[in-house]
Amino acid sequence: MSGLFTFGETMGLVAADGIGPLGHAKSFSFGIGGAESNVAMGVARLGGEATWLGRVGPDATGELIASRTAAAGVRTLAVTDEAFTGLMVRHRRSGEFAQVDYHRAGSAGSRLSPADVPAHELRGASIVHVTGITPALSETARAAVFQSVETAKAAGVAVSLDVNFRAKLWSRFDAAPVLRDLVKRADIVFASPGEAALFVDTDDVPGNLAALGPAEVIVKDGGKGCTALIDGVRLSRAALPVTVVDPVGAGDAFVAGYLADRLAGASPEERLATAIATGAFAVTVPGDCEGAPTRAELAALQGDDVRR
Ligand code: KDG
Repeated sequence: MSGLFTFGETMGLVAADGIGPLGHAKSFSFGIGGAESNVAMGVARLGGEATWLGRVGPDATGELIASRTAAAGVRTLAVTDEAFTGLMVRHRRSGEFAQVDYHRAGSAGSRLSPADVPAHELRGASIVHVTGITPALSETARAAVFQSVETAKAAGVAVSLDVNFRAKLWSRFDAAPVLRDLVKRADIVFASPGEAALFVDTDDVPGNLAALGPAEVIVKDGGKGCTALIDGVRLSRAALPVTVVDPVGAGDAFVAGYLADRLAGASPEERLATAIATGAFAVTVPGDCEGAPTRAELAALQGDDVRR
């Protein structure tokens, strides 16, 4: 195997349709969501090879996760667990602001352990991608992340980390040292300025993150675009002007765009251009992963074939 290997918890997603308080929602959509599987699906939609591994419960939501990820072209390694599949309930209080309630303590996905992640999958990948969500789920899930990162590094496989701090899962105090430790071990790091501020000074976020060790640091700043320090070169890219329908999933789509291009051998400038475009695409579609574009769709958004 080559390509991207990632693992983490994917949940059922109950999302209020429309914008406003949950109590006023007239209808709900049911889908799936999980930062790592969103990235895997985004990479696969862009033509890259991607594998996602995670625990799911013996229930219809678990089956949906396995079938949706596979249908998106992801090689899916769903481990069935006796616990339930976790759920998120999400509503958008305003166009830009989504509120999520988790129902995941004790879920199948949170019971991930080091033994679930085969060393041959890690060693055979081109990039192993992890997020700062998984270490917040349980002691065993945290151990799975650190052990996998060590295995990948020892095999010379690039380790990618999306810091993805989730305040509903752990405190800033608990998260900061763990996330910092992961940044030190990663080769490619994605973070928002706010996430980086958990453990580095904010005078020069890309520079201060890179000083911890990663050769590729990409700071995602939503509607402002991104700044990066890649192999010692500073780069930046403005966001594309699009109408925001649903901001959730944009960060994962951005990561998918960058990593898909990196797998394809694109230059740092091209990776950032693709990341900005995939992030822009994601916010124009409701749902976590439903907005992931194909290469042809990306070209259309970037105006390459607007006449067709
Ligand atoms: O980026 C969107 C994801 O973060 C979302 O699907 C939820 O993975 C998620 C999490 O655990 O917060």
